[in-house]
Amino acid sequence: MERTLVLVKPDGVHRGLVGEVITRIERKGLKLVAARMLRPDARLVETHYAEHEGKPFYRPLVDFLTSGPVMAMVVEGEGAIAVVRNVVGTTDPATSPPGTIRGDLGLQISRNVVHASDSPASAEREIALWFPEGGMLEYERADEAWLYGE
Ligand code: 3AN
Repeated sequence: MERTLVLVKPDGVHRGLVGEVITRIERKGLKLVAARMLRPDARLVETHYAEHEGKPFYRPLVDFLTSGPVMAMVVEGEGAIAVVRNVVGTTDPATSPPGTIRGDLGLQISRNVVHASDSPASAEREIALWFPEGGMLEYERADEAWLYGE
């Protein structure tokens, strides 16, 4: 089953939106298989956002992610990477569609509440980065037969 990395960024944690984000992911039918809350150091965030190095928003983005607590989670389910990206919405909350996390809960591109992996390669790299010791749990949701059919 596919896995993806979801981060609730410091704005989401400070605004008390961790539960809201998890609820939306759970209600969609996806399964939380790992979680840790941490204040990441610069090296972790710089590696995470390495593809954006050199862009004008890179340093402010790293400073922001290291400014406070982050809730890091691994989410599992059929098509989890694309499904979570749809639940999260597009990068800029100002134009992200209503019904999405960013569309419903944010205003600015630099404070967009959550991160979600954008491809299988990113998901693999990001999960290894944020969960270096692994520790993903295996269990069945009570509603799996209803979510996936036979
Ligand atoms: P996404 O998180 O939707 O995959 P990316 O990978 O393009 O978006 O950007 C990573 C993060 O960088 C975004 N979540 C956002 O916090 C920040 N970001 C992207 N573009 C801008 C921008 N033009 N100004 C400020 N911050 C930005």
